[in-house]
Amino acid sequence: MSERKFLWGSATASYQCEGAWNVDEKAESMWDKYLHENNLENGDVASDHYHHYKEDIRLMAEGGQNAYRFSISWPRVIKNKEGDINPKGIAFYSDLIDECLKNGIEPYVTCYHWDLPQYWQDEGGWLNKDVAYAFKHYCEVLFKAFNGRVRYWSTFNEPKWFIFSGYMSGNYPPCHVNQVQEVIECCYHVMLANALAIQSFKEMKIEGEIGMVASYQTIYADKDDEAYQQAIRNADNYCNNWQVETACVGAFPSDMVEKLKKQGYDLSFAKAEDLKVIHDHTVDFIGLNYYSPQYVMPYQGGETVVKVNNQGKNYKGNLHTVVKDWFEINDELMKQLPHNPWGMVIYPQGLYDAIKRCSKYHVPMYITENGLGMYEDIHQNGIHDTERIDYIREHVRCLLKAKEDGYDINGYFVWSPFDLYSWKNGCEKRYGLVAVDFENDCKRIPKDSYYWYRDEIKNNWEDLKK
Ligand code: BGP
Repeated sequence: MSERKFLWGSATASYQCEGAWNVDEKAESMWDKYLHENNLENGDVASDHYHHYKEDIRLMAEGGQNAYRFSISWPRVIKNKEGDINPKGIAFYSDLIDECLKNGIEPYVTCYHWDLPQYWQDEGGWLNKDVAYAFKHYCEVLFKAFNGRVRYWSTFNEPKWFIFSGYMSGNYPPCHVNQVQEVIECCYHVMLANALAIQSFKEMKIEGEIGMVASYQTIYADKDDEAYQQAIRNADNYCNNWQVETACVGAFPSDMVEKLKKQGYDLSFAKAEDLKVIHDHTVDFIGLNYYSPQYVMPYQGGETVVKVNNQGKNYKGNLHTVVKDWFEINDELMKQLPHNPWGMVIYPQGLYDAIKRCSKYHVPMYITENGLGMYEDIHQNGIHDTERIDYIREHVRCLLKAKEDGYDINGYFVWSPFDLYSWKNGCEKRYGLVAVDFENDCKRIPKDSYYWYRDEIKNNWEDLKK
């Protein structure tokens, strides 16, 4: 097991917090275009982190945190398809990284958290293999610019969600619905891009380590017969394994590939030379974003339906998933479990089980996101977000138990250090330890959870050093 510094931090994504969407020669992202064109709540200003980052990092440091997970905006750094660099974009992230280091905070950098440049979306986005090579070039620019100052790099954040939401449920750009063949091709290109970036990282002899961050939905069922076992396996392949296993082991799960072939999907785009790149360039660590488990059951019939909670402001959560011939979500069971107002089930033990199940890959693990979205009135005297404190406390307890039991878990990041824009749900779905008063110059106001997290870190710190 690795001997490494335990990271206590919090996480954001460029589009969700930076604002400054058209400042300093930033190019348009697919999210800028999509939300503007459809007149939906957008991240034009968001938390205005672009102008508040010094204050935000100071608050993290004063809040006892020693790591900040953030993403770099590709369209801020690379101007066009030709790959020309925007020096102002590089300068912004360079300053941000220096500010972290000055405050004793490890920058934990994600290269891609969903804001694809629109100039690449115009060329087909992740359906186009050229985008994988463009991603490699973009990562090389970052590696070169920040080598020696950033020790922790992740290629992607949650391939599952940006692909499945873009090509299955259709609630994220480019909004295609139930296009399974497209989903498969995007997954392949993204995992190839992941491996290509890792290859460059190693060839360039960049200091530090490189991993990938996956969403992890711990899969359970309330029965154990053969049909249920198969449904669990199918759901695990669908939700988790194609990201985590492929990144760690270097091959897509073989039973999943067989099943897709049997179902008649065209996999002829998969080339031996790409599969070799994927095989030869696996991650140094894996990040797991854990929010919620999934209770599943065998497929009962009917067409594929995927409904998720991010359907825009005022959507109150009407989740439903049937994947034809694979599995179904057990809605009845899910409804009985504690959940947030968006229908997301709360189950801390799922975090422990996520760590336990992923330990089979023998790479260091981090919980790179975990947190609670709430509607909150921030205009009161003191923001008493007790539910968030309870949520984080219980999840941290499970994480510490996993550490105690010998699993190679090395850090925990709350989503998020301050309130930000939630994809499609807008800014009213708050996750922050610190409130952002979006109507009042994005003023920062620490919530009770901010102080609680500071104390929690302090209390656990000594124990972890043992
Ligand atoms: C993860 C994403 C984040 C963030 C978080 C909360 O899936 O990596 O970007 O959005 O979930 O989700 P939401 O904003 O949908 O409530």
